[in-house]
Amino acid sequence: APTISRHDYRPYPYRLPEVALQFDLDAAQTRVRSRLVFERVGDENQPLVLNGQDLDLESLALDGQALNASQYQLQDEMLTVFPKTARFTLEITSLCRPAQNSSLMGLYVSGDKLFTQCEAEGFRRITWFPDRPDVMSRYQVTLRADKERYPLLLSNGNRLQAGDLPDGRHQAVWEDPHPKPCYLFALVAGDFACREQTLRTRSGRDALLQIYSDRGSENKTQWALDCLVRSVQWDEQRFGLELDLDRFMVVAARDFNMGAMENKGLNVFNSAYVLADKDSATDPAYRAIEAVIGHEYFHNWTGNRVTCRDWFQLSLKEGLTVFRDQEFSADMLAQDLSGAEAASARAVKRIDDVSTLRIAQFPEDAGPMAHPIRPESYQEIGNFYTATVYEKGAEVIRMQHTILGEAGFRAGMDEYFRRHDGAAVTCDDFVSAMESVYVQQNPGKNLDVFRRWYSQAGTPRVKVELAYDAARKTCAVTLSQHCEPVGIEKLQSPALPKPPLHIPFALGLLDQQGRPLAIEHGGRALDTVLLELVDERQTWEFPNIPEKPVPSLLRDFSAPVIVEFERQDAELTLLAQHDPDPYARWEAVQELATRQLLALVRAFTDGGEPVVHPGLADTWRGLLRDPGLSAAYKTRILSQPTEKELLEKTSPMNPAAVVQAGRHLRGQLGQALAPLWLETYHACADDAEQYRPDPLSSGRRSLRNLCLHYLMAAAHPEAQALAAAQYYGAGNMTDRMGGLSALVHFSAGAPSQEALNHFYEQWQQDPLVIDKWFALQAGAPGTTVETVRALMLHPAFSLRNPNRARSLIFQFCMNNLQGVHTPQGYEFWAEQVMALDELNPEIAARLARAFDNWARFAAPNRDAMHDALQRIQRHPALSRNVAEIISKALK
Ligand code: HT7
Ligand code: ZN
Repeated sequence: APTISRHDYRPYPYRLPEVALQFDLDAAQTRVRSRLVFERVGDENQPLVLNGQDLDLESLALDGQALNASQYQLQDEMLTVFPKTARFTLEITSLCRPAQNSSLMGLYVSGDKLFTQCEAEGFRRITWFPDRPDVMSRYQVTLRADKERYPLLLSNGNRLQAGDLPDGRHQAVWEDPHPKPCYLFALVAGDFACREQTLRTRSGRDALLQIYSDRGSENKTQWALDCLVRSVQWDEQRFGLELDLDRFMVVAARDFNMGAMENKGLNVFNSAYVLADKDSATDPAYRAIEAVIGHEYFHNWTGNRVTCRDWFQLSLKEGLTVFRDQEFSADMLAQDLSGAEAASARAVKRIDDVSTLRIAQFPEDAGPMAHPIRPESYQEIGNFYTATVYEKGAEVIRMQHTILGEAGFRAGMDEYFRRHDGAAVTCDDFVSAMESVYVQQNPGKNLDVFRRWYSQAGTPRVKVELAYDAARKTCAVTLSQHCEPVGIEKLQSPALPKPPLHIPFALGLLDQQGRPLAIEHGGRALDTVLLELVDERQTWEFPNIPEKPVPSLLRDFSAPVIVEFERQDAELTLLAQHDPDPYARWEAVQELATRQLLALVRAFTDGGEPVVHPGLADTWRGLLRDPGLSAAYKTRILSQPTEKELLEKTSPMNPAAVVQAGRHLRGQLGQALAPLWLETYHACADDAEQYRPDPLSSGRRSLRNLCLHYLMAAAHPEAQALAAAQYYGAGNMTDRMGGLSALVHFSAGAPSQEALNHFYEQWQQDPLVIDKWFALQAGAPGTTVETVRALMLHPAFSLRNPNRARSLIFQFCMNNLQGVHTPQGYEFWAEQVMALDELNPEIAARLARAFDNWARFAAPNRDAMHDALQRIQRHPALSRNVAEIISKALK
């Protein structure tokens, strides 16, 4: 497949201000008539190139004159015509086949309904069109369909007209007043239930908010609607951004490749991010709905009003919108709180986001798919909806927020919209808007060094050196940065130099008793200073430091870097007890646990004695008892680093020892703190019938479930009965899953199987709950390839439904380290990648990334993974998506 490079961008030679589309919808064959009015931008005689995929061209007319095959070119999924005038109208009739479209891109069937997914390049599966984000048009869309089968016909914008047609058909005409690129086009047809609410926006307009779902699911859409209301209000308050539509619709789809899609005024959602009630959704699912509803809503400004010039700029909208949804979620957690309580509530969200970054993005940034947040090239853009573009992209936005401060960032956002509203722009345009504020704050400086975050891949390492001068009472802090070559950079010889980045590094100092020390910096005395590292190495000296301090580093995770600082466990223990920055405190505890786990990994690898340091249990006991910490925060700080995080830190990677170490430590901590786990378990019990997904009670439920896991891991004599009682007596899905997961993870045999059977009997009608049932089994300790193959034969399993494939196949291949890291596991994975690729290349390519890190394993595993990768590569009909992933993994 050809490689597309960022530098090859050329503006489209035509404008397309008006688009009229008419759909004769039918699952087997849909006819699309388009009327496109083009205006030439530059020189004469420029060919007009349109994209199209899996379409039949029925007719083509230029200014009313039918064109015959000699008057246009049709090859390589491109239709080229040769207009002679500066303004002309093209009329195209084409056919597509939704029922045969298992890729879920373009127009497709889900159940008995029709949906579209156009980002990134799905519109070309609907009709011939300039399928690129910098061509923005006003759309009028006529939808026609059988009225009984498709009683509801939705598209972007406002419904102008609706009425019956002959032969039991009907039509609806929609008009979107906002110019948009085709990737934001959507249509939905089918029979839906609707929950709606009118909301007055801050300028006094009434907007209709609607959530559409399958009939029978309407009792599960109240939370999503509430989240949408809060999103609209939050964007007004925090960013001054108002809803610009009379009608904002969210539609739940059972079959969906990603989380959701921000089509203008007609968001299409994976039903997992819409449907929730206490009996079927867990607390994290409620929070995920809030985040995704917020994310898609916030795209209305960051993505839709201002969009991307080309797909290399994807992080322009995704990084910024993830940052916005993270802030929204944090603000929702901290609602009604103030001071340290609010900070700790926000820190829970920050910890979750940093964990996601470390688990998903850091390995990506060190592996064969490493790329800057603004990639330089791709073969298939679908492969670049990555943790780097999204999560690291959000960190890059967050650093600008940190550097400019809340008010400065807001001023930069205002300037961004002032400059670019209604346009398709670049990441650089965003930084320039922020820079206009930065230069006011810092005369003579600019963001040139900061811009390198957009072009440089890899996770930088920041080394910290601290020199205390007791005589002068000064403390000198030296930061130096370094970023290893990654991905294709490693193949370049000599290695290209990687210049330094602009790294905001938040630092605090504690005395030897753990009390905060005031740091004099920039004429002020501060608890936390923000050091702006822009050179390879810089030193700051702080006066009036009375004793050798204990540094609290990278507070609030102020930059996406790895910190290197040598210190004893005793210092980490002090920070674990006293650091007033809740993020850095959590980090100290993680570091202590990681050190312990790595020692256990070494012991299990070399046959040594697996010793658990008693100091760790003491630290955890203190934290568990600390009345000043919220339950949600305790759950985070007392959770061990995940197996995947730990695996990344072993060399060569040793999954078996990592799993053993995790289990051993869990058991030891379970035993050492057993009475306290039990006491806390009971203290966290709520009236289950009074369920609300609020931060306080969900924090208690999460801590209670954590206690249960430790008690089970310790084989505490009461644990099994507690788990069973919690499972069978649960009044909400969070408690129920907590009980079931404890049984499935820790008590093999009858109790676990009985509970699983009971669960299936109870919930078989609810696909999202059955996804949890599959996922739990796929991730369970005893699960092998044989178990998964047997589950694939279950009547409820289907590879065609992405949520189901993710719940079983992905969960096993990507998260069950013990089960998958066997020759049979790798073979199974290869088989599933190839099977999925025939159905849905986007999903197959995500699974294909499971063993990106194969070269870092020891010999037998590494060779077996390599064989499996080669087997996929030899497959004769690989999609462009999977081919790109596999070829990069094997380079
Ligand atoms: N902007 C949306 C991207 C998306 C997507 C991309 C490729 C294939 C399917 C897809 N569905 C949605 C999601 C978002 O970031 O909001
Ligand atoms: Zn997004």
